[in-house]
Formats: sequence, structure tokens, C-alpha cells
Amino acid sequence: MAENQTTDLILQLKRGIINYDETAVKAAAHKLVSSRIDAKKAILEGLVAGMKSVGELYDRKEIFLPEILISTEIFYTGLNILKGGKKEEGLLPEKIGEIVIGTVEGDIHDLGKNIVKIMLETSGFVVHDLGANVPAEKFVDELKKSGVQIVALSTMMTTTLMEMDKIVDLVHSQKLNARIIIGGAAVTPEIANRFEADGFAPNAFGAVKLAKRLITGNQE
Ligand code: B12
Repeated sequence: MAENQTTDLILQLKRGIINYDETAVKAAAHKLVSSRIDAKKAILEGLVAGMKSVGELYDRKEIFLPEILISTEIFYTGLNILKGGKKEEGLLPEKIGEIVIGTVEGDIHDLGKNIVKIMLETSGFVVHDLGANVPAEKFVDELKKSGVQIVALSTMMTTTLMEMDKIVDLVHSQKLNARIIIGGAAVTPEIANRFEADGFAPNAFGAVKLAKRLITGNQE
């Protein structure tokens, strides 16, 4: 396949994610697979680049929840075609670190957590997703098992905020070597301070910046 045709197809992937055009993404991904192009290049410059743009638009409140959920679904459809049965590790951006993520016990809201997850994955983090309504002990067990550097906790409800405090206390009292970041509609910077978490971010873009800063020490 000619180089400019490959470039066009990769652009079609990116635009398809931004314009919620699943048909275009599927068609481009299949053509790219059948011409045996470098899947990693297509994923990074097409799908991941598209998801980054969508994440920024969402955080700037230029698009809303339904749109980002559609883009996320299209992202995974494209990813499955391009990775062709392989595991995605090695195909996504170079690994920066590993994160355990989940919504705390008592809370089943997982949309915000899922958006944070996909933005972390497309930025180079390997994410262990424990799901929603996750007991404090399960976070601790996962941290012990995986040796992950960061645990990210989400909650949308004020009634489940204290679960976050409990998890921070457990991590500290058991001297686990992990940083804790918290977020979700019920969380504020003051609450994060009071719970002695290592950081708070109001949105997925901020979550990625925060996680990168905690791992690399860079202020970027
Ligand atoms: C959708 C929704 C639901 C859906 C959830 C679907 C799902 N799979 O998640 C359903 C219908 C199931 C639901 C159920 C309930 N809900 Co509800 N729900 C909502 C609603 C409308 C939107 C929440 C949402 O998903 N927002 C979208 C996401 C993307 O939010 P976001 O904040 O932008 O997410 C960003 C940040 O928060 C941040 N972030 C998120 N997590 C993390 C984590 C980290 C580490 C970091 C750094 C950042 C971060 O990044 C995200 C992406 O940029 C809100 C009202 C509202 N307008 O907020 C009520 C709301 C959260 N629900 C509420 C309630 C009370 C309930 C129920 C108890 C209702 C009931 N009586 O049964 C049940 C919950 C039962 C339970 N035990 O959990 C209340 C909570 C009130 C309170 N003070 O706590 C709210 C605020 C509605 C209200 N005004 O009363 N709900």
C-alpha cells in the first residue's frame, strides 16, 4: 500500500473517533489490516490520537457524556480489528506505569471511572480495572498482588466518600508503597487533602497529568 494511502487511512481512523463514525473506523481498520501495515502506528496515530482529542473536548465541555461513550466504543471496535487477536500490550503507547482503578464500595457509578481508564490507557498506563462497588480490601489485595504504583479511586456520591478515607488509611497503615489519587463528582481538593490522598483531579485529562506527575516527578 502506498504511504499516502496509509496516512489517509490512519487519518480516517482519527476522524472517525472524533466524528462518531464507526463505519469509517471499521473500514479503515480492515483495509489497514489486510495491507499488513504496522498496527501500532495505526493505533497510536489514528485511534489514540482521536481519543485524546475527544477527551480534551469533553474536559472543555464542548461535547458531553453520550458522545464520549460512543467514541470509546468505536475506539475499542477499531482496536480489536487492528490488534487482530494479539494482546494490546506493546501496541498502545510505551508503558509509563501501572494503575489499579475502581469505584468504591456502595457506589455503582462507573461512567466517569471508565473515561479516566481509557484516557490513562491511551496515555501509556497499564490499567487494572476492578470495576464498581469495590470493597476496600479488594483494592489492598490487588495492590499487594500486583505491586502497582498508583491506585485511582472514583465516587460520584457523597454517601460513599468515607470509603476513600478508609482505603487511604488501609494503604498507609499497611505501609503499601502506592500513591492514591481520588476523583469523581463528589470529591473536591479539600476532601483529598483531608483524606491525605496523594492527589485529586476534576477530570480525565487532569487524572492523566496527575498520574504522570506522580510517576515521573515531572510538572508538565
Ligand atoms: C448516570 C447516573 C446514574 C446511573 C449510573 C450509570 C453508570 N454505569 O455509571 C444510574 C442510573 C445507574 C445511577 C444510579 C444511582 N444514582 Co446516579 N447519577 C447519575 C448522574 C446522572 C451522572 C453521573 C455520571 O456518570 N456522570 C458522568 C461522568 C463522566 O461524570 P464526571 O464527573 O464528568 O466524570 C469525570 C470526573 O468526575 C473525573 N473522575 C471520575 N472518577 C475519577 C477518579 C479519579 C481517580 C480521578 C482523578 C478523576 C475521576 O473524571 C471523569 C471524566 O472526565 C448523576 C447526576 C449528575 N448530573 O452528575 C447521578 C448521581 C451521581 N446519582 C445519584 C444517586 C443518589 C444515585 C442512586 C443512589 C439513585 C437511587 N436512589 O437508586 C443510584 C446509585 C446506587 C448505588 N448504590 O450506587 C446522586 C448522588 C447524590 C449524592 N449526593 O451523592 C446524583 C448526583 C444525582 C442527584 N443529583 O441526586 N446514577
